[in-house]
Amino acid sequence: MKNLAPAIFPPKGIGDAKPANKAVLDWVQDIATLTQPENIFWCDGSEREHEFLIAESLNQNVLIELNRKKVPRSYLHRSNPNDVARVEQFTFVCTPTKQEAGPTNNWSEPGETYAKLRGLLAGAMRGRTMFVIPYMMGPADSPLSKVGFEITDSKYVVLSLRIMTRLGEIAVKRLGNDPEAEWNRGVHSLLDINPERRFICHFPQDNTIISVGSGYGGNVLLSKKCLALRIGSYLARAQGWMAEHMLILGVESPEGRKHYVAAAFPSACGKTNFAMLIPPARFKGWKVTTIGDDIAWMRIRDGRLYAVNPENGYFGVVPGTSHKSNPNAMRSIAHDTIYTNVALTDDGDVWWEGKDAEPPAHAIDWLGNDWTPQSREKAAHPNSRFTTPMRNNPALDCDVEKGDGVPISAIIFGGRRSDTVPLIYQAFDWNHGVYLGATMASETTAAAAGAVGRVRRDPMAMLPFCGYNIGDYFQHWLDVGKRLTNPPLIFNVNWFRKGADAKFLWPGFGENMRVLKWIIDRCEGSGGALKSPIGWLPSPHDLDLAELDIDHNAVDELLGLDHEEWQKEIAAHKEFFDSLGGVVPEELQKQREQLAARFEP
Ligand code: OXD
Ligand code: MN
Repeated sequence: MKNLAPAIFPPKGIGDAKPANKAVLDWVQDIATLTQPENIFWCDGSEREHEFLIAESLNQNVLIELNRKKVPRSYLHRSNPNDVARVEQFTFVCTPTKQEAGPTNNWSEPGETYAKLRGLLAGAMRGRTMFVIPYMMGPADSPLSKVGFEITDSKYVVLSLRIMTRLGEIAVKRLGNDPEAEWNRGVHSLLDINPERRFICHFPQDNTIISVGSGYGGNVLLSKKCLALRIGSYLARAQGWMAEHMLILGVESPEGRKHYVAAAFPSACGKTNFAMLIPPARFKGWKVTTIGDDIAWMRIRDGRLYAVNPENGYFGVVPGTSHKSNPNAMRSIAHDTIYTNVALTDDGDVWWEGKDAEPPAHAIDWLGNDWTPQSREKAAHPNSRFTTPMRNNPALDCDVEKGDGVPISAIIFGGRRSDTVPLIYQAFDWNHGVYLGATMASETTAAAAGAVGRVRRDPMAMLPFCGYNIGDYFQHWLDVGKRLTNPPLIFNVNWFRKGADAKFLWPGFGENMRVLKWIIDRCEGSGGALKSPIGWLPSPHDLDLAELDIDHNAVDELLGLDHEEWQKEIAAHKEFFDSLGGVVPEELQKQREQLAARFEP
């Protein structure tokens, strides 16, 4: 099997960065005794180590080198075809009681689960190298930053984590020698990449993650969904901060006034595109900069929310990325990037559906088969990914390493909805905003295994990522609101509304700046709005639509409320809350009743 590479034996000075913390050493010893690797490779993230691992990965066909002139220092990885997305059905939150995991998580009893996983891991690294990776999430000097160690038998994981996290010495130093210090224990083994032995298990009380049987990023880069969101959200509630599935961007006006905005959209709904938005010509002098494209850790300071991006790179969806949709992403992935499951052209470049220019006359598809434009299959998998350092992003915000974080003026929720939900509206206040987040829904995408295009409720875009009871999570949001004297305003957007002809009504991408501008106007107290039953809605005149080729009727439709659709929507909110079995806080039930009452004549 192509991913299951044999052990590697590095020369002296590589793979020997053993940390001193006794708790780490004891844990590594325990896992090594269990998995019986051929050798242990202690990672430090250095350039020499990187070169060595790249050379070994090329030798063992874990990576294919791309054309050095076209995409310097970049590689293609093909995953096992049975292993191309997050697997929510095999993802577990293992709290002592089922009630703590709540109605939206798969729960399994911690003792039994440890025993099952230890059984699967017994001897699993025989003949392979066990890598020990120290990493840090968050800027070097941030009070929010966390240390994790990931043990893995996959070089792809090591190379990807070097992009996605702050890896090596910085983490070891931050942890120090205190055996009682807080750090996350992550164990990953590919096993034999068999969906029947694929489990992604979280033990929030032990700050521990064990992931087996997969090589797909979202399941195995334990820093990301597992630590920064599932374990992170659990720690955040216990410690009084927030871990959210949100991009963070900066918007600066031509006069130099700057705001930061955080936005929660479900997986593969355009967070990376929005975080890297380039304003259209109409907005000359406006600048949008990126703090993060997927995860925000936020804490309260002086009555405001301040956010950091815990990550150091982007793990983004490739198909659809083009100079038209996201020029900053295209520049980011033009070098030093690992691609997974895209097509390989005959001249060693990468290709995917939705890339600029004509498709190549011939390519090798993500499965390794010949492909031509006449082929029925897609050349790149719909959930093919890039892994690229955030430093590559030309729009990276200058405060991305600021340990205190950036102050958040607005929070935006948004899903992929063909109907019902207007382009943009604003919550009346924080608690109403929490209701908007809690009832968010979106049509499913290829980021998770399963049917695509089905509307599902995805509260705060955290359905697959909240590491504890969703009712307690809603309450945590309400409690945070009580501590904020200067809370962010909360908005809901929907870039995906369709007209009767089933075509998108809104052009999206850079033109989303027009919506962002209204949000900023509202934050500054200058934007106009009409009070509607669902919140503050802009009239067409409140949005700057100059120089935009859009029909008046389309704008009316985008901003319109169809009462019948909203009756169904409110009924769906109730159905969703009911399905959670009594955990929804009273305040949110009240919000729903008030919403329903506002629709009454
Ligand atoms: C992601 C996801 O990969 O949300 O970011 O699935
Ligand atoms: Mn995500």
